[in-house]
This record gives sequence, structure tokens and C-alpha cells, in this order.
Amino acid sequence: MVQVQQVAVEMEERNRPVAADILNFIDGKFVKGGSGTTFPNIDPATGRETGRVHEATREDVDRAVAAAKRALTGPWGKMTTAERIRLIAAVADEIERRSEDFLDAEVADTGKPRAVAAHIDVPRGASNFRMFADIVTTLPTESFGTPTPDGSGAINYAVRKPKGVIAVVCPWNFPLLLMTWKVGPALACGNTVIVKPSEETPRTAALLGEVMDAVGMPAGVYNVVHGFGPGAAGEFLTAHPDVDAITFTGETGTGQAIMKQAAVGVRDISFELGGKNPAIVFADADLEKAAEGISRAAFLNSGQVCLGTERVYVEQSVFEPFVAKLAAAARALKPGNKGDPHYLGPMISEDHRQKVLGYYERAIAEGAIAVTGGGVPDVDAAAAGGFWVEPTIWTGLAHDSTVMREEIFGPCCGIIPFDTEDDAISWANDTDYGLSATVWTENLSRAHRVAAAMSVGVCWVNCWFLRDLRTAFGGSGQSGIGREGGAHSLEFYTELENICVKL
Ligand code: NAD
Ligand code: 6OD
Repeated sequence: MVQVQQVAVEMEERNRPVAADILNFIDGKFVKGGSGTTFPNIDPATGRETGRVHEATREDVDRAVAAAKRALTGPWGKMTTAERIRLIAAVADEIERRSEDFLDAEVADTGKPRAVAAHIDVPRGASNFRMFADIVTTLPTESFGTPTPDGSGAINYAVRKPKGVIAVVCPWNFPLLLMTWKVGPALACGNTVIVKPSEETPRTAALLGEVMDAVGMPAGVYNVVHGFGPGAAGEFLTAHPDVDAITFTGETGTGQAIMKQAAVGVRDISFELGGKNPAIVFADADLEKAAEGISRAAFLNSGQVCLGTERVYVEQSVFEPFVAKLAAAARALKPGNKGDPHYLGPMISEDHRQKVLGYYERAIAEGAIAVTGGGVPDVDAAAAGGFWVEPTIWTGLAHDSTVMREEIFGPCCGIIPFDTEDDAISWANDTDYGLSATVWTENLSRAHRVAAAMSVGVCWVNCWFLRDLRTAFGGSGQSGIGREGGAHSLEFYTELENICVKL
């Protein structure tokens, strides 16, 4: 077993140990960074330091990439698909067995409600491995019988091969979920990976190293390097010539920087980026259901969800009752009070809180009325240092105001009335982004018509964030490049070689 350097820190809620030293995982070993530099890991719910993250240097990243490259031709590269898939299924089992440890780690990094991590982040962490292991074993490749002039014919068939060394660069909002959503299919296809978790949320990526070790994953298959983006571990990794492909989730601006880095050596990319997602509520919708669904879409994870709703278009005749219902749902949320069943978590950092509060001020300057929220809540003394904002709803904003156009990534949304279906569709689509949309109506024809008219990667009707891992996931416009999920993940994580045999 690998020796993990740990110093116990008492967890307020459950008294479980959470590592105070968060180490890189390179070539099957937990290691400090070569320069000895560390940076603080902060609990966003208290603002207090809970550990030190060991930053990877350029040389550490080089060693991780070299280890991942070596592993491709070692025992991992020689495994049959069945052997590989058994190992990946064991990773899923081990995440489930250690789910309390993963919950502690995710809550310590993000401050999110334990119930959210227990229902979304950690179970998805396990199913991202199990599901893609199943998909790899069941998906066929194509073959064609081809006529030839001599009449004997030829057979063409395709074989899938791993793409090689994959860089996985992750954000902080669903750290384990979004990392394993890439690592699961990458490993199921036989690649090796180097993960660069967000500097804000390094714990679950490191913990997954313990899982890999426990199940007997060969050294170098899964590596983790900690640090920042530009001029640091993120850039060292994505610019590395021996990285064959880069899968990235994060801000659109960061995607643009990584795209330039990927251009050198013409490496493949898959990008899941920002969003400014609309909801359309028709007068024939079940208003209770719509308010409940949009309340989740606007406030789950404190609005720090790429798929979250920040723009709501409501048919004029139901505008007032809908606003009243959504405002009641927002007022019931309790930022800062961990003991409350309606606990709403903090922003990930003080910087992010200031960004969100900047939009709260901007909204008022742009003529909004804050129906509820709009500032910083009063919280218990224990939470005083946390990065809190109030859940906020605005009316009175113009469709083309900054607040209705730019991604805020906080617990807030603007609500605008509409008169016709055409107006609702054209306003919803009038954005640089194109990640997701929701449509709320009980009219079946309208549901299909409006959903198909949305310029997005995914449209949910009368629901939100209902995920089936076999479906295509990604964004159009500035929300991303490519699709992952099911067979689409296999497209990205494999090279398809066609073999033509003359008979
Ligand atoms: P971010 O872009 O700031 O950071 C994401 C990761 O990129 C971090 O690990 C960071 O260190 C790294 N990074 C930054 N600059 C880099 C560079 N030049 N080279 C290499 N790596 C670099 O994003 P964030 O603030 O962590 O996450 C929030 C954003 O992510 C929001 O815009 C949100 O919409 C988006 N997001 C999108 C999806 C999706 O599926 N479309 C999912 C979750 C989050
Ligand atoms: O569910 C997923 O697979 C996924 N990529 C979710 C993204 C959430 C964004 O915050």
C-alpha cells in the first residue's frame, strides 16, 4: 500500500479525518512538489485553512506525463478489455465503499451541503466508472463488404485503439463528478490520464489515487498534479508535447487559452465550457412543478452549476404568480446554516463571491428590482468567515442587459415576461452560449417544437439535470466543442483505425 502523508484535522460535522497535506499522485506514488511550494486549501464555509496543497512543478508534470506514456506499453497496455474493465469496476466499488471519505473530502473543499454531495457528486463518481466500463464492452465497431474489380471482394473493418496520454483539466463546482466523467471513459478505452484538479478543490482527485492503489491499478495509469492554470501545472500539462489529447471543463476564456496550447502538435480537444442557460415557462405549465424545477436549476450548488438557469422567460399571464412562487422557494433557503435542511452552501472563494456581488450591484444599476436577496446574508458566528451571498431573483431587467448576458455562476436569476412563443424562443437563443435550456409546458406539441428550436446541447422538458450517461452531452456556440457521453465519449477517447483486407 502507498504511504499517504496525512495529518488529522477534526471535521466539525462528522469527526472524520481529512488529510491536511494534499499530495500529487505520480507514477503510483504520493509525492510533494519538487520545489516544496504549498498553497492553502480553504473551507469556503468558514474561510479557514484546512490543509496545504503541494504544488507540482514543470518537472513534476514532465514525470507524470512520462509515467503515463510508459504505462501505455506496460501491464495496463497489455491487458485484455475484460481485465481492464474488471479493474475499472473495482474502482467504482471502492469509491462506494469509501463514500464517507469522499463525502468528507468534497464537503471540506466546497462547503456544499452533505446531502448534495451524497446524492449527486459521490454516486456519480462511482457510476462514471461502472457505466463506461459497460459501454466499452457492448459497443460494436463497423464493418463493410467491399466489391473489387476481380470479383473476390474485400472486407473493411474498424478497430478502436486508445488515444494515448490524456490531460484532464477540471473545475471546482462538482470536482469528483466532473473529473470521473472524463477519467472513467478515458481509462475504459485503455488510455492513461493526468488529472489537473482545480486549485480550489484538490482533495477528491488525490483520494482517487488511494482508490487506484487499493484496486491494483498499474503505476502511471492515473496521475494527479496540483496547482494553478496559466504559467503553472495547468499550462505545463496542456502544453506538454507528449499529451495526445486534452479534455477540459471550465470557463470559456480558459478554453480559448488551452486551445492555443493544444494547437501546438495538433492535439485533439474536448471542451465543456460556460453557459447562460434559459428557462421558458408557458402559461399552460404546471406552475408548482415549474417553480420547483427552476428553483433547483437556479439555486442547487448555490447556482455554481454550468447547466443552471440564470435567465427565466415567463408567459405574461402567469408572470406574477410564478415570480411569487420562485421567490418563496428562494427565501426558504438558508445560506450559512449547516444544520438547516434548507442549507445553501457558500461561493467557492472570496474572489468568486466578489464577482457574484459585483453582478448583484450591476443588476440594480441596470434597472432591476431585487424581488428577494441581492446582498450578503446574516449568518451564525461559526460561519462568519464563509463566502456567503443571498439567493437572488430580479425582475425589470432588459433582455440585453449585462446581467442577462454574462455567466454569473451564483444563486441568482432574472425573470422577464413574454407574450408570444416566438419572442420566448428568440430571446432564449439570443446568447453567445448554447449549453442547456429548460421548457415548461403541459402541451405535448409545443414541448417538442420549442425544445427542438433551442440552440443548445441539451434541452430538458419539465425537468432539469436529469442525466443518462449514454446520451450526448456538450454545448454549442461558446459553451463547448464536441460531445461526450455514451458512444460519443468513445469517439473522443479512441482512435478508429480502418483495416481493409483483400479476399
Ligand atoms: P476555470 O476555467 O477558471 O478553471 C478550470 C481549470 O482550468 C482549473 O483547473 C484551472 O486551474 C485550469 N486552468 C486555468 N487556466 C489554464 C490554462 N491557461 N491552461 C491550463 N489550465 C488552466 O473554471 P472554474 O472557475 O474552475 O469553473 C467554473 C467554470 O466552469 C464556469 O464557467 C462553468 O460554466 C464552467 N463549467 C462548465 C461545465 C460544462 O459541462 N460545460 C461544467 C462545469 C463547469
Ligand atoms: O452530468 C454531467 O455529466 C455533467 N457534465 C454535468 C455538468 C455540470 C456542470 O456544472
